[in-house]
Amino acid sequence: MSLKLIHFPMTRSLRVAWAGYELGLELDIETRPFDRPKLKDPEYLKLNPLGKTPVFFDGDKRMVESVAIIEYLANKYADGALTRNVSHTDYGDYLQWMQFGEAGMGLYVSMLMGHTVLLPEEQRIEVMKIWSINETTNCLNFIEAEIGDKDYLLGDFSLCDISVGYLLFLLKVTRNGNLMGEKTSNYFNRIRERDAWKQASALQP
Ligand SMILES: N[C@@H](CCC(=O)N[C@@H](CS)C(=O)NCC(=O)O)C(=O)O
Repeated sequence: MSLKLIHFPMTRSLRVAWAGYELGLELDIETRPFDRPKLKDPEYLKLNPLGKTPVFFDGDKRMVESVAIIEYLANKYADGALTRNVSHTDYGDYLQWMQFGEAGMGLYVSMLMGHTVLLPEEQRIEVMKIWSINETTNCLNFIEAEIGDKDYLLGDFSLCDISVGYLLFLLKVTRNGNLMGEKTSNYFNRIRERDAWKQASALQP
């Protein structure tokens, strides 16, 4: 097997590197500096025509959606470790949290980052910032209520924590961590103590 990830620190490729370490898989990780304009270079567009990160290859099979990639790795190469299958009572929760990390909450966190730090100041729009703060807070309130006294979203650690945990990381690094409730903040600190997280987040070009 030849599993290759082009990794840009702090971007969604972090989910893939992190899952690789959690699952004990040997990924060939090529780490590059994150420079947004470079993602639109012809050389990179040949790898990922969307001009986004991540891009991952299993041999000549290409994948570009971070949450799909981590589930692929777990099911194809790790006997479904850190997942839940249809016979499991948590199957619905598993699917929901996996999607929530990108489809449910990802958009609002991306908007929030855009209109607080990523876009040049003259392009930031105040109402978009307010809207994204409100929607992100709504998502965070949901996490706060659902995490309850559990260590992780499904009780023990799963891919769901990689899907959702990455967004909590983005909120922290963009100084929006104050939007998290206490339980969510403690949950994120638990995530940060994991060896696989430490290995993945330490990757540098
Ligand atoms: N749904 C995709 C989102 C990919 C995505 O938006 N990646 C961001 C980095 S975290 C990116 O490449 N941004 C660069 C740009 O949009 O120019 C996934 O989860 O992989």
